[in-house]
Amino acid sequence: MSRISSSRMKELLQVYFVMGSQNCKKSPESTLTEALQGGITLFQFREKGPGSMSGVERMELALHLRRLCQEKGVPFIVNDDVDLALAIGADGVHIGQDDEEAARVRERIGDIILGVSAHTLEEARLAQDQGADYIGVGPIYPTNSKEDAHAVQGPEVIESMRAQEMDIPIVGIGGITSVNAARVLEAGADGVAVISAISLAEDIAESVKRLRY
Ligand code: TZP
Ligand code: MG
Repeated sequence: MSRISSSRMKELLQVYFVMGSQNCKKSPESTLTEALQGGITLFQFREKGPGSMSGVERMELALHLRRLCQEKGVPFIVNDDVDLALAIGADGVHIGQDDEEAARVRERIGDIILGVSAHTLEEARLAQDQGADYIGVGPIYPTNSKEDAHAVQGPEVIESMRAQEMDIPIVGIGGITSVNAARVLEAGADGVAVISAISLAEDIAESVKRLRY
């Protein structure tokens, strides 16, 4: 296997659904099934924070959601937990600045997808140098889905990264909806990463379609 190409990564980032059971009104399985029907291009299992599962229950949920993604050919990314990602043969891992260093994670995971959260140009450059395939930048807008979120950055943070010749695939995250997604793409993002605009939607498949450009 070799590392994913930048152009393929950019395609996959278009509508990136991030979710754990704690984010869902319905079951996580039916939430993901409907999101896949709507056309999400990438999925991240983020079972984390108040109300989330642990232990065997979490592992079984991961395996089930992974299978749903496989059936639709949508890559399955695991948030934070490199051991879980390796144990279930995930397609990638997403880590934050407080997790293990990106270079070390790259050594451990081989060529599967590595995403890193970056809030500044310096963090973005370091992530790129240490082997990230994409960076997640945010929160772009105010969010209710992450308790320890950094300060809101606005789409300008992506604009300034692009102005500094950062050409790594970038996905914006935080408070993104069908109303403001176009602005995030205009700023230079390759796609939008979304929790609540999909997981809490009345019509989940329709909410995904509205995020596609
Ligand atoms: N990282 C930065 S903001 C955020 C994460 C995981 C939460 C995004 O959730 P929502 O509901 O799309 O604002
Ligand atoms: Mg993390």
